[in-house]
Amino acid sequence: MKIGIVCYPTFGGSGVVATELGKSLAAKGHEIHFITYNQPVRLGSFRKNIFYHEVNVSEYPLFDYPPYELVLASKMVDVVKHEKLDLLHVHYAIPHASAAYTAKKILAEQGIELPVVTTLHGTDITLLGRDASFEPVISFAINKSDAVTAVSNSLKNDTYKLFGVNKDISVIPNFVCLDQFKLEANDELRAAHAPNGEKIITHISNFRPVKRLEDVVRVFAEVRKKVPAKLLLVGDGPERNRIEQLCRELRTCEDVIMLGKLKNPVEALSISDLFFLPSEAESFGLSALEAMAAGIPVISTNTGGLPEVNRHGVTGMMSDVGDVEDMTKNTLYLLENKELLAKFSKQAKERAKDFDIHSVLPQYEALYARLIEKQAVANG
Ligand code: GMT
Repeated sequence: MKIGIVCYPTFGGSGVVATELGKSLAAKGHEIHFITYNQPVRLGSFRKNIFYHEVNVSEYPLFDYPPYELVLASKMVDVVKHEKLDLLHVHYAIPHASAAYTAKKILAEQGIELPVVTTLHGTDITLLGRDASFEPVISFAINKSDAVTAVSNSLKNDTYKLFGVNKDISVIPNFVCLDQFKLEANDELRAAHAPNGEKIITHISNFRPVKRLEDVVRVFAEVRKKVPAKLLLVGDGPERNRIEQLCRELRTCEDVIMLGKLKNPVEALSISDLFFLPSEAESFGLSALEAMAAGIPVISTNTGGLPEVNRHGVTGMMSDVGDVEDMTKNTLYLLENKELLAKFSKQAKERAKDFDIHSVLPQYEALYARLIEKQAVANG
């Protein structure tokens, strides 16, 4: 199949999922065309069956706001026509699904019909969904897609709750390429960050308010009073300054290591004992799944799709949003019991196998094949 993939090429989970999906499809012999404004962060080196089409919005004095969605739609039309694509798979409703609808209509005028799949990732629904100004466009774009998938049952339910959506939504969960997480213990790296054998707790995110980094630091400050520990913060974003300030207030700076945006979290995970994800909302929690794949138990909230990934008392522990005391208790419960931590680590790794790319990829392939076949029948 020849598939066009449209996504945000950044560090966010939706971009990571779209990129890993494209890479795995290409490895299976499908021809994959990424249509984005930058090389996707996780794309890595150039590989067989993968093509990249950059969306360039030129500066023009008349535009206070660059018309990205229109340029993207034009690019989709161009790539579909010239690369003879069979299907477009867009990740994130705004503006990708609405731009895909525009492209689809332009192509239909030229006698080219092709199906569009939209995958909903979370923030497009749970955060933007609360902004009434986006509602009509999001509902329309979802309803006009030929197929819609959501990354968890929780996100599917939220979509029906928040939008006027009458479309069937299939749940295809996020996945992990387990082979990428088979790392040997790196004692040298571990000793560099935790020279006195401290426990290492890691958090990875885009440092947006929804991630509640303040809770990460507050729990860590409490835990550190009982167990010598280091906190690795991977990522960057709007909360960074506030968090640095909080670390100064709580006098934890010397034990908090800011690693910035890492293209791949595997090395940080390879030296971690525990992963924190105390988010306010999380449609799935890809970073938690990646931690589990690396054998790192997860201390998270029980919001959104997190209970569909993390298992309380098995792969980690969950608390209500904002319950710093409970998260502290859970963290100590695991860190203070070596055997228990090792047991949870094993169970987390085992659970991650349920989300192995090799079992999720066929679900996307079957969906594409069904839509392409339906289109062929409709085309006569
Ligand atoms: O919040 C983020 O981490 C970024 C955001 C995105 O759109 O890339 O992540 C969303 O999509 C991920 C991939 O499907 C999910 O794993 C995240 O849970 C989801 N984020 C939220 O729902 C807040």
